[in-house]
Amino acid sequence: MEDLKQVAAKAAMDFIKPGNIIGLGAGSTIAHLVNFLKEDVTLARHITTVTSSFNTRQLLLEHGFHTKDISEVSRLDIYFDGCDQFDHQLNALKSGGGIHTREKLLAAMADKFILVGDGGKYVNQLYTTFPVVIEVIPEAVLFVQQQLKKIFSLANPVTRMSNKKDGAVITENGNLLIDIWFRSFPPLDNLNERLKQIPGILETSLFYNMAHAAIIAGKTGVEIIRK
Ligand code: ABF
Repeated sequence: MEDLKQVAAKAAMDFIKPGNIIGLGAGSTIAHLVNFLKEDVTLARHITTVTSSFNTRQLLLEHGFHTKDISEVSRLDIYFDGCDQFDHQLNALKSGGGIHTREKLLAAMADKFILVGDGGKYVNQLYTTFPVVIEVIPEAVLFVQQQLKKIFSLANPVTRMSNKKDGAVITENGNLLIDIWFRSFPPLDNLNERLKQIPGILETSLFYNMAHAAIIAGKTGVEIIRK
């Protein structure tokens, strides 16, 4: 899959023009894109980058890219990001990283939000091998779990624990993450709204109807899907 991620990342290069403000997400596909960008020295010198990810930011700084903090921008030309899974309508789950609040902010700022990934992530419809993750303020965790069980009777909400230390994962915003394991997904079209009506929930990892395009690398080549 790593090779396919690299192929998809290379194809993403065609979308980037000098003068662009480019948002970059997290993960291995985006790391490949940064590596391709740094090889195109002229282009790299003439773009501004913004990222939702600590690791991507380290990579960008290491290679001398002009980088802005998210708080300094309100619009991007393009936001590229990977995901765990996306469907034929380009709805995506971005649950693994636990940084979906910042990722969604950048996706919303972008004139074009482009998913980049290998064909293994492209599915007919999203399925529940991944949870929907919510970022929750620490004070609200018990309340939110109780509400989730009440509203979605078949959902199993689990606070994400760290495997590196004895405790829960704390987000860069100082909050906690709850992985909501659904037996089957409730209708996706209003799932974000239903979740965000519960006080204490900041953002969800379901990117519903947000992506404008996807670059998918499969065994037979690269496919660009536009909405
Ligand atoms: C999700 O998958 C996101 O948080 C992250 O943006 C993406 C990374 O996928 P990959 O490493 O496969 O490119 O967890």
